[in-house]
Amino acid sequence: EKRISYEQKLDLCDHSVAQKLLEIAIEKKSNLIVSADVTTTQELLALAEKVGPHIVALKTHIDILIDFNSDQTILPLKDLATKYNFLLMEDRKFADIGNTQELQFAYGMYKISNWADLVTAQVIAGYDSLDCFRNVGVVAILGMSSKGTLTDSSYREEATKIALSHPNVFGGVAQNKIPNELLLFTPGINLADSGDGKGQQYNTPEHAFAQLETDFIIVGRGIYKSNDPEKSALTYRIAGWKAYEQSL
Ligand code: UP6
Repeated sequence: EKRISYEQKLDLCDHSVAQKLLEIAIEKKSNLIVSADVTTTQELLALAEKVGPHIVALKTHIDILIDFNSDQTILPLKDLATKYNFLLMEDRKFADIGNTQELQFAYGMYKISNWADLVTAQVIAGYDSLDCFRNVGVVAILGMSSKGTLTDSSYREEATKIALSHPNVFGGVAQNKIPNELLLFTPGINLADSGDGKGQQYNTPEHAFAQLETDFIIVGRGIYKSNDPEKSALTYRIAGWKAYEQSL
């Protein structure tokens, strides 16, 4: 059994953010998302500049920056996203009741709703908790990559039902196959290591496409910790695209 192509997914996934990601993937021949888990604005912008040509989205944990400033962090980041044609994915993993998430999404110092194209959210608080994510795409956390995660098969099944039925959700983060109507995002990808000694478990791009039929691989330390992040991004981009083509 063969996976379906990004072109076929364009017909199946009608959320505007899903459409954009798929169009970028096809245009750039890339399914790579870089996880920019760096702690200063300077590092974040330097990394975005280097990997920008190779990615469909840059994934942020905006709350780990020690010097966040909307004008100095977000404005130049948005310029780079436009220049290199990638989306901004804030990996906030919201996990609260709808009212609180609504506040976390739009208020505080980060004002995520002003700049993120897509956000991640747990579905632990139920279907209605996701109603607040208007004008953004939601990627639901269905299963996690870490050792001992509580996302067992019955949790994943129920979480997937919410993801499929909620109009704000267009994708899922998981380490297993999910229905074709959702885009699959797979973190825990590294060509050199099998783990980080802190619970993270790694697989190869080949595994993610051949076994999970993923749509996008998410790579953090494999790229930003390497001696040459631009070259590493290209390596993962080529590996990811080759694995995708071989799975067709
Ligand atoms: N992430 C995972 N596993 C999950 C969900 N999210 O690793 O199940 C995120 C982490 C980190 C990135 O929060 O930002 O993906 C992985 O980084 P790494 O490649 O450096 O391990």
